[in-house]
Amino acid sequence: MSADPSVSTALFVPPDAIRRLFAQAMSRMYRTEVPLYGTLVDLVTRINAQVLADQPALAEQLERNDERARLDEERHGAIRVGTAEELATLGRLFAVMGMQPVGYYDLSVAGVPVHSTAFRPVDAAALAANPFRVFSSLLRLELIEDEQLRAQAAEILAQRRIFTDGALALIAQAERDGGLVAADAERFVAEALETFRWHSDATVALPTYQALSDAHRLIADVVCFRGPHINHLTPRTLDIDAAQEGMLQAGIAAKAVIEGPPRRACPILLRQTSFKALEEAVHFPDGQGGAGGTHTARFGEIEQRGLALTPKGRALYDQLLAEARDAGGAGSTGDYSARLHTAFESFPDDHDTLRREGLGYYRYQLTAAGRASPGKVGDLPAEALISAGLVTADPIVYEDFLPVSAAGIFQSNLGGDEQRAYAAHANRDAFERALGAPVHDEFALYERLQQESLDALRR
Ligand code: OOG
Ligand code: NI
Repeated sequence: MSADPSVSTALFVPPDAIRRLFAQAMSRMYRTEVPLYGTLVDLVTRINAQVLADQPALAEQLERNDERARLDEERHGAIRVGTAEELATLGRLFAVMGMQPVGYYDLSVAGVPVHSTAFRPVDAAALAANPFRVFSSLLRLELIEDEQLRAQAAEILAQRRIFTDGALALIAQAERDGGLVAADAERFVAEALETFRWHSDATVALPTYQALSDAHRLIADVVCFRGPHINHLTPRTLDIDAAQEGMLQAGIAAKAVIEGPPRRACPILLRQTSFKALEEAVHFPDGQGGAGGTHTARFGEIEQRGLALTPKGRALYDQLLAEARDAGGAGSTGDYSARLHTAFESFPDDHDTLRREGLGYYRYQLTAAGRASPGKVGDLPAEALISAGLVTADPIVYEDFLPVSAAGIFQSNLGGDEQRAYAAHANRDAFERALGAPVHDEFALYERLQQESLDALRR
């Protein structure tokens, strides 16, 4: 089929706008499905307003970098799918909304039998419009040891259809025509939403659910339901310590430890906390299992985002995090946060040093003085322009995820405290083959944002 000549591309809804509609629809749905999510959103809204009022310089920095407006709607979600076909179709669905796969995460090393990517917008304008991202995991069936159980899981997955016919038709239409007009975009959002809805009916009998759950609770979560229910939706706070305290005060069962780096003057990467997954009633077909079945899948999470690190900065982060974790030894919950603080004393905590040592990515912009006298900017190096007050350098925000943190979040929300070790290795090739496309290198994306800002100084 060729493009329909009666459809003018000028009438197409921009992918950024479709993504925004979708993120809003998802948020509305999750608010009704998991009311505690609404509580977290309200808490974060209050904290962010307070931080912006208390720190006018931060408010100005966010404004100057088109980050202020996006903050109120900023969310990430997470889902888990079971087959290559599901993942590939998910990629096509997200592409309609301008979301592309970024990064490869191997969670098998942490005892979770999945590997993952994040679908998200990649360029500066799209991120500013709405940075909605979805951490998307593919189950690695090959990690089920029991051959018979593995075959059974594959068979169950082969039978389900997680996308509606309407969604599939609109994806194909958008690919063929190059976009969707308003009425189709609205239908697309409604149809796409169906894939992420919670279904309390299991598709398998209780004994099968239990066998899969015994192999790993996550396997049961992926295999036994009609679709890949969204398992959390996360608002972004400007002060996660305040959010953590707010959760505890509201009597919410927050995770004990905030994942990621410690509190710092210059936030880096990503810090996250969550509340434990809800225990939900599940109905099994043919009355099998009676009323007794429950499943824990859906939870709430809050995150704080900071500076995106260069490969050099990231290596230092990984090293210090490992030091803090190893020092405790297995089973030592000891004073993890004290160890973390001590370890991170070797990570510079002022932006001039972070920038000069090449640890993070920055966005460069002319100040009012710089704009007033472009002649002075000339070919001077960026550092000289900053010293002369002609240019500002603001942190580029980290848009991605952290595998160690993600593993901690998976673990704390699967319920139970099972610890498993898989001998598997990262297998990015297999993941990209399943997806049908390569994933973007996140460092290259940050590098490009930084370079674009440097190029713009000279124009
Ligand atoms: C995804 C957990 C990872 C994060 O914020 O690191 C994640 C999942 O549980 O499916 O969302
Ligand atoms: Ni998350």
